[in-house]
Amino acid sequence: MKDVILIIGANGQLGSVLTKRLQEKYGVANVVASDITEAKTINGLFEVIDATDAGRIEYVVTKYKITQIYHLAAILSAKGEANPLKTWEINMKTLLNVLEVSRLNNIQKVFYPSSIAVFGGGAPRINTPNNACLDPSTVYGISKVDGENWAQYYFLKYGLDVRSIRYPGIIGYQSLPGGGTTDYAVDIFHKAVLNETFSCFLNDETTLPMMYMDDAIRATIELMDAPLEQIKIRTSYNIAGVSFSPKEIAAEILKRFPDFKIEYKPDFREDIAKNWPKTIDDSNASKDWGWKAKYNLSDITDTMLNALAAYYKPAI
Ligand code: AKB
Repeated sequence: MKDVILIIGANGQLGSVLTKRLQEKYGVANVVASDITEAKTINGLFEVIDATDAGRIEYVVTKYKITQIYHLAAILSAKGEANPLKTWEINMKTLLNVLEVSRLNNIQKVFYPSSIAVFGGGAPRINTPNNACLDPSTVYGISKVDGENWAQYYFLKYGLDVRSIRYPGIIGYQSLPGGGTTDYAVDIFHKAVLNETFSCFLNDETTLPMMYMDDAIRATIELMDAPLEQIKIRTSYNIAGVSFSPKEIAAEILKRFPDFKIEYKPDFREDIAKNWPKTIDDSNASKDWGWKAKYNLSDITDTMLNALAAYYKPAI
């Protein structure tokens, strides 16, 4: 049977780039992108789906004979705190709809993104292991912990092949993040290229795990391509990229843009970040399906500044 992919949340930071990559891999005719609003940057097949509506998901699954679903839609850590109950409702309802539609329609594989937000004060912050205590401080983190357990439940009870990664902050030039605590690490590059002072909502020394977009996309595809028997963790896999603080990323930018200016105005997002890991132990992902990140902070800085300078060139 040929693979036909549905991406839910394709307009988002990861979704928009992942959709293009999956179109390259499976062919444009075999990838259906979807989101709650019309396509932003996606060319190819697109359907508007409000994933709180299981009937609408099922309609699209049947229409295109979908075999794999990537469920990326969620309200992230910082935005979620403005309306915890709505965040819980959306994050959980959309996931349960995807799992149930997948079970009923014999979907072969489901991808569910989790996050470093599953960790809280009870986990070691250095080299946080895969099986550390999960006591998140945000509603987004709580929804991801429960989501991971639902993913495992559907695998154990129904044999649904759900696979998951705990993403760190993702840094890419192609798309903007929205509503996350790690968003500053994308925004800072835009401000540097535009010659604007960057106002940072974290303290200068708050270190968080991050990852370059290409690594995040590659991790997703490698996990989904791995033979079934190699997937030993059915909640979610830790993956590590690079860890740095705002001070360290600013220092890298200053090496290339000596006039760059940053000021620190920590807000509620600092309280979220200080409960998250600084560095991640991803030895399970390395052992089980060969995960290894490629990009370090210097590579990320070069790539981001070059790509954004080209993007903004007419405006500068
Ligand atoms: C966020 O900051 O909320 C996300 C995440 C780490 O899951 N980028």
